[in-house]
Amino acid sequence: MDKMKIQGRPLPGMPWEDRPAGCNDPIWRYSKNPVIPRDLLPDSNSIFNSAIVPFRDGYAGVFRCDDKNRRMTLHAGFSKDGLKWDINPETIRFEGADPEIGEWVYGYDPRVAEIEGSYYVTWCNGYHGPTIGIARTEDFVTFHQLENAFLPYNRNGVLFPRKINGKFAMLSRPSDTGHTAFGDIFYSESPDLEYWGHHRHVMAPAPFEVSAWQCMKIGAGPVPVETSEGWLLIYHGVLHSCNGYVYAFGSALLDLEKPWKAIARSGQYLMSPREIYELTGDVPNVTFPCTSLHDPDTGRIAIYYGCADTVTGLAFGYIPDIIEFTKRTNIL
Ligand code: BMA
Repeated sequence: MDKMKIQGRPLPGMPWEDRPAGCNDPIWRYSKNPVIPRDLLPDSNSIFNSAIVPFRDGYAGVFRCDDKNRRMTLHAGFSKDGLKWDINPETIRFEGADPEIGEWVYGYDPRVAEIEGSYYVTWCNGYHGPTIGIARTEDFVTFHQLENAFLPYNRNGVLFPRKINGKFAMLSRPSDTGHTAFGDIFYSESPDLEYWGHHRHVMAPAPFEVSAWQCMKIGAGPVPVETSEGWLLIYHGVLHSCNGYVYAFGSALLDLEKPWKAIARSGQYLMSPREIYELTGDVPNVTFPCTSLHDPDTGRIAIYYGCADTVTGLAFGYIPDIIEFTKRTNIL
């Protein structure tokens, strides 16, 4: 078989630890998790569900920081190594939006995609309920806000890292105003990042009897990774247990040119809450991935995920192993 091709720029200096001896899981946790503590900022209650990209000679990110008023805010940050972060204590002030949508209500669960040399932030933006906000930045200092992508209610808006068939492309998850008890992943296209259409269904929650960790709702996680096998999508899934919601995550392969067609989908989770910082916190039993870094040459991938809505964790793996796992445990 030909060697799998993985798109992206070489990233030899990405944060990395080898698979621990005796570990047979497709991904493994950073030995010093959590990588970002809840109190990195003087006023932060928690820092989690955040987005990171390679930037200049290091990394930049947009962080979900809930403050001690328990307001959900977004902050920019920089790091040399992806492990030690300098997060701006001031919230991001988005510029240039129509005041009707530019007035800040709340923002959470950001993702950042680099497309054609610019960085695009998508987040869950308050506008008569949650919807998908979009902003562009070149430097993580000035952020230009665009129109919201969709009508409320919607969450987990994740852009693809390139145009598909000449259009910007986004996954999202129509929701409700609260702790939504349902949710499928959809695909939408736009010529200009303002007008979205060509909506297509991608995946529904799995039947309980087949894969219970993803039986209540699902949502896209990090920006998908392009490989010769298809788009590798890491996504979260929710189980409604007798003790509340449990957030785990798994993987799927989507068709390269028709990403609404899933090729394979993991029946097993890649990760489910197990460590103490995932099991306890402001919201127990949550592992919620929003970003990944990868090095195409080695196939290494580093996944950042929110832990118990309190701190940020990091996990490592190899893209070819995750793809093999996705096919081996496929439920489609
Ligand atoms: C979801 C989102 C996430 C959060 C999760 C668990 O609905 O609000 O930000 O991590 O619930 O509380």
